[in-house]
Amino acid sequence: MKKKDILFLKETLKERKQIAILIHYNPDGDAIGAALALSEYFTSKKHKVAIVSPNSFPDFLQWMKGADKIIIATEDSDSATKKIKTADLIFCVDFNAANRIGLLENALIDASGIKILIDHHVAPANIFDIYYSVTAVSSTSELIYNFLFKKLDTTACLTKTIAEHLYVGIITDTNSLRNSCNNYSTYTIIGKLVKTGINAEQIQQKIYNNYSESRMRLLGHCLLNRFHVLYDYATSYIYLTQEDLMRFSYKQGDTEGFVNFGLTIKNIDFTAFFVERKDRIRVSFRSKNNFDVNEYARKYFNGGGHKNAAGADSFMSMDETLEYFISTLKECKIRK
Ligand SMILES: [Mn+2]
Repeated sequence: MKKKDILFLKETLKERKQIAILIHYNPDGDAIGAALALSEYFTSKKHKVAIVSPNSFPDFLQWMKGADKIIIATEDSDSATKKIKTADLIFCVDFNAANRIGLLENALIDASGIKILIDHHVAPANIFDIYYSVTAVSSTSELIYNFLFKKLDTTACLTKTIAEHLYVGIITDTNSLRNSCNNYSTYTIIGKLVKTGINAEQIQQKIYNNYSESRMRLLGHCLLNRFHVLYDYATSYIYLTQEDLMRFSYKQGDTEGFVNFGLTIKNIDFTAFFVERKDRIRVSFRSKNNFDVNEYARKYFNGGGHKNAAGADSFMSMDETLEYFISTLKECKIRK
């Protein structure tokens, strides 16, 4: 982030502003945590803040303080677009391209407020006014910590509520510090968060030990009947059809983390998880070692993300998508 941008924001925020915080479609713990932390801080500085999400978010995040005030565009599209239209400042967190916010895409592009990107995905789109885009961090929540307490307001107080939000973001985006966990600074920040007195153990319980029975049955079905291993390509994949989801009374967030199981097998470096949605197949890619799934997702699926975690949409049928996926593997050197 440029020095002049920080100075500009400091100056601008001296007056009371209308702030919209925008997060991506199917928001995860990092998006929600980062947005709530920003909102908590700006609200404490007397700004008028609204968090806008394109659609609803999983049950295991509903307990978070302020989560009930998030405006969900699929439920109230008028207020969602109005908040974006009338905002002086629009913070876009945990995504970097307009196609990640579903129906709010045009509202963002047409908005006259200053658009500030805070994000850790590669290759941000050229639609923002201010960029704080760093890929070598665990999560957007880590960037929010740096933004608030190291750049914008070095005397700001790290409250327990903000610490709780950022802790959720870092933990969920790193699969409890299993991924993106080689940076010393991530642990330093976590130490500071825990020092505020948050109950980290209880937060982990709320996130990871709070599933429904049907979600566990769906996982069982996935691993037994929908999981394929292609040893020749060091690849595995899981797919779920609409029928599967209905059979196990799928609720949003239920498949969170399923993709990671594909990588837990020895000598498997690449895994994909395909879920049939109403109008598309949502695909998640994960890798270990050197295989770059961001590059892969961009090249073959018009998607993107990070080196070891990326996503994309396919507009073919499930059968066609899987067939295409397998055909691409022949061209890729997954295990060098
Ligand atoms: Mn993230």
